[in-house]
Amino acid sequence: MNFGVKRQYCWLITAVSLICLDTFLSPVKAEISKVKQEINKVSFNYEPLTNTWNYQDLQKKIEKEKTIELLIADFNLLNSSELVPDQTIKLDDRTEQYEILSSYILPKFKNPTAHTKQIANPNEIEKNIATKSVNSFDKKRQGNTDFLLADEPLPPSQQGLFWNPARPDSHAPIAVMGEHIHSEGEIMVSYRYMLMEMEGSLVGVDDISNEKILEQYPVTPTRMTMQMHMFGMMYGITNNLTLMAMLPYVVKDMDHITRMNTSFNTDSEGIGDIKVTGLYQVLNENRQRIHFNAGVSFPTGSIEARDRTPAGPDQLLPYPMQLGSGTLDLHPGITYLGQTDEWSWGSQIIGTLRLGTNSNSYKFGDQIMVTAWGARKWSDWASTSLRIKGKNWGNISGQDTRLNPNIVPTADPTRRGGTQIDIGFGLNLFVPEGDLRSGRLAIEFELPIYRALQGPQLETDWQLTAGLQFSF
Ligand SMILES: [Cu+2]
Repeated sequence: MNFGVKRQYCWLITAVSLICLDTFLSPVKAEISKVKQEINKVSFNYEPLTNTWNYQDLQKKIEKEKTIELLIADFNLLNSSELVPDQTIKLDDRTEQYEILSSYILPKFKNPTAHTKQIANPNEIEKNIATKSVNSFDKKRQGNTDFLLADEPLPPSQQGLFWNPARPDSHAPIAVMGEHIHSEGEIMVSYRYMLMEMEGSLVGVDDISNEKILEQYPVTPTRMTMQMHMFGMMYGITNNLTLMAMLPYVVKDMDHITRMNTSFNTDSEGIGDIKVTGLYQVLNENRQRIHFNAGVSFPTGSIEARDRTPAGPDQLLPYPMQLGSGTLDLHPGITYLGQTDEWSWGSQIIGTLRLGTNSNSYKFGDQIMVTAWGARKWSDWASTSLRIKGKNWGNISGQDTRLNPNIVPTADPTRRGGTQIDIGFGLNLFVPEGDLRSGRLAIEFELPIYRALQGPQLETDWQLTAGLQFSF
């Protein structure tokens, strides 16, 4: 493949699109930082004694353990002179009563004495503050390697306020990509295996038999399997910008029958189109996140895949058996995530825009994918998910003149478009502690509930995705 000229073109487009994105985002960024400052101003006043602690959790803990072992991260926000046992503290315009304990401050419970002990010496409190105030994010910044692990749980002061990355369901169902970002300096490596099975053909929403197709074409595909080994890497450049790179290895296999009632098989395999995506977070408030996805894929996958067919030993394979698009493709998108203590949800829209025409004089149709999911966290390490995904993709424009569209439907550029809606069932496993901490194993099974194809075109029956992810 002649890649030399194209590469410069690729880099130029990437640079221009990143500059455009940054320009486009700068007023948004300014607005968001203004809002954030406002929020910080308010929460600085309230947080130490209100939001910082989840009252319900503390109460539960007291019920359970009869003692209190929590450390409060933002202790130092309080003026130590205020730390007098059993006093009333006035903050801003709010007045509430708090219990002062050996190293904590608790809201004044209705009947606290059974479970809590008061201390009389404020100096002791001060000493505890100095030695025990823990904020893992601060430690991380100081280079304490104990905290240099990814998927860092939120410090107590931020729990209930911000989206928490250290959960099984903090990653979307495994077939969704680019749905989370990383903290500055974090690296994640991943491997996904995808298996897609297609059998039988559709015209619009209706089934069409192979016999019927053979009345029109001398050859028809009957079945196709697509496997993909996807190697991924993510790197947190800043807390708001993550870079993601994906290298797919594609294996395709297609069965055919001919009008003469003979059957034959073709296959193709090799690397697909390498994709690089910038994920830029624009919101992280109130246990919700939004980021933009700015992806570019490069024409590294072959569009010259060949195999033996009845026409000869080394024939160019039709469009769906090729490994890449042959074009530089943009993948713009937006992702939204939300959480409660036990549930999480998210949605993502990603487009695929083909730039120009490939070296074989055609381009694949543009594509739009919309998905939304909900997940239930059953424990620190397991969650299940239900997802819906809609996808629409266009026909091929132009054509590879070496392929005769009258021989087989897969060689016809006007029989490639379609719409499909799938339901996905997923399981996410997460290692919250220990040597394999932050390791993830996940699986998702997708079944179509609606398919409308510009056919005759092979229909997708199911898709399985399994993946491993590891952050450090
Ligand atoms: Cu990641």
